[in-house]
Amino acid sequence: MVKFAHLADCHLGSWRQEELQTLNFQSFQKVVERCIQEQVEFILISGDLFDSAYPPIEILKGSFSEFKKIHDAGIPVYLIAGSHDFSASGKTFLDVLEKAGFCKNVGKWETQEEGRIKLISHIHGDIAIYGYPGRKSGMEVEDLKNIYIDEMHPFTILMLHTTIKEVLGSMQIEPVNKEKLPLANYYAMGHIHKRFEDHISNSRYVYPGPTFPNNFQELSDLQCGSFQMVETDGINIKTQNIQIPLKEVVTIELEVTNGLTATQEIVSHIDKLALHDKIVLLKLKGTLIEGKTGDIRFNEIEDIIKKKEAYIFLRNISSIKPHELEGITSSVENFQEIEKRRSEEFLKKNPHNFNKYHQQLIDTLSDREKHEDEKTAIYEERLISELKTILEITEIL
Ligand SMILES: [Mn+2]
Repeated sequence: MVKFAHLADCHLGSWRQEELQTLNFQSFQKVVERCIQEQVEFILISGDLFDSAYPPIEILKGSFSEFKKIHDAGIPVYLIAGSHDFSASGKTFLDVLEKAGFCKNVGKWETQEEGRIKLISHIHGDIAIYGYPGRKSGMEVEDLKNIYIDEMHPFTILMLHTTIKEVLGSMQIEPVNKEKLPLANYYAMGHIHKRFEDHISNSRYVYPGPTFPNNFQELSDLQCGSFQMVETDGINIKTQNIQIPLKEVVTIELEVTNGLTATQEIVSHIDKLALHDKIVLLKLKGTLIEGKTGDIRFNEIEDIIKKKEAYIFLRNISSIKPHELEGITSSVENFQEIEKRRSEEFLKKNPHNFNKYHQQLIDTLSDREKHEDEKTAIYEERLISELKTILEITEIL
């Protein structure tokens, strides 16, 4: 029997809020602790160990200390880069970890003629481990159509950071066809932050879920982080998803129709709840017939939640629709159209000289996103030079 752990999407360094950054890291620590306790044979990390290719020093310190513990316990770590810790330059902190002897990047391949990609195995006992990294914006999907394995092993693991059709749900991402992937016994997947398991005859396809939820919706859906514990005798595979509950999550979902009275409604609802040390998520939805979202006194709501000693409070108001947009949304296709129409009306009423730039600036700023891997300085330069053209600014040297 071989027992190994499969983790994905740790996103170490994610979350702006300190409280959640702490939980994110604690959750990872718990997983490490459990792996050492259970004396797993090895640990797989299927991409997005770090939230970015260059994580902050504090996060690196903590991470190295965890990897040292794993190393001292004699447990090898096999990993691939994900869409977040991937870097087009090929340089990431995963390399630093690997150089230090704390992990082995198993995303190895040789590009053959006609673009075919031959994966190179890493052998652990009777087990062959292969991997192909994630890329930004799902760019790995095309590559994965060309990967192949040309050896036979008693037990094969394929680590991928990508999306298979079955896990997709309503997301607008191009998936890979799992039947077309090279044959393996265990597909150690990452990228989609869901707990998911599927199988075809003896092959397992597993998404263990992130080691901690990464945004408001994930906190609400997943409640906590998780990873997969896998056991195999070389033929049969037994897998178990292990969840790491740290704090209770309370999702308060309320429908509001009046911005002016909403504060009172929310407060009286919260009054009845015990929130001590909990993660409190407030999700508002509905169409405001009176008042605006700006009329909701969130400071007041936050004060009450603080008094109840919640661990942290997050709110999400993106599902509230202002009343005035109601009629328009059905007749006009998208928000850009609405914006354009409004801006035209605004210009008619306010024919100030500067306002003639309005629409052009909105258009430029809304679709000039930073290119993947574009250096910030270069992006800024590009943006500024475009803005200068629009604003007809000529530099005086
Ligand atoms: Mn991820």
